[in-house]
Amino acid sequence: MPDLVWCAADPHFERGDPALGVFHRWLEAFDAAGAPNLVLLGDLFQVWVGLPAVQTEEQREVLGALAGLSSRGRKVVYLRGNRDYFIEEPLAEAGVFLADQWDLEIPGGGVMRFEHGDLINSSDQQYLRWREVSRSATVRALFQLLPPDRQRAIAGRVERGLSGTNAYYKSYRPALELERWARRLAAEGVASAVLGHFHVDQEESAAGVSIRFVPQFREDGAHLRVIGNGASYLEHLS
Ligand SMILES: [Mn+2]
Repeated sequence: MPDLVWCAADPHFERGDPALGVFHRWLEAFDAAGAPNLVLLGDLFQVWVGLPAVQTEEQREVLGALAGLSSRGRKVVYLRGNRDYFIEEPLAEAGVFLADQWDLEIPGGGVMRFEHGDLINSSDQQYLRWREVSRSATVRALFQLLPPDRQRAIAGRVERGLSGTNAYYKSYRPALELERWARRLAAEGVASAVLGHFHVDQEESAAGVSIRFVPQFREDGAHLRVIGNGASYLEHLS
């Protein structure tokens, strides 16, 4: 059975990151393999501020590759992560569908939900407010009033502040909130879910919903492939 989806999560690419080359090879492999859907589960870069003055050459190159795929009729989906800011316009220009969640109807296998995962912890109201406010049109407008080098300096500071927290993600699991979230999905008729953000290679079931956690895409090119019946398997780039 052919692959329905190729899916990668949380590379957190930094400047000059050797895993970036692996990612470009992975996109070429996806192109050659012919699967219809490419799903990026967010946090592609250490921080991604999609404004003209701040976006890096490496981010533009990735956008170029994604634009190529979408222009050849492939569905490219990007699920917003907690490190993604103001990426709406550049992704739209590249023909990439951007959302907080995306549902895929699996023929005979029910609905599969894809999302980054940082919105699951509904108990953290402060974080959820920050997520919304920091991405608001007001903050965007204020940010863009600053001179370009100020904008880049702030983005760099955010990037440094966010790096080196991998251990935190690996140990972080809001079990109660995850259960509550899964119950909501079940009520919406969602059969299975695919998540990034937690940086673990794991499968579990909550409220009857099977949840697949996708580990970080790094130098080994680890990614998830979903086949036509909704089954999935972890694959590496050879
Ligand atoms: Mn994340």
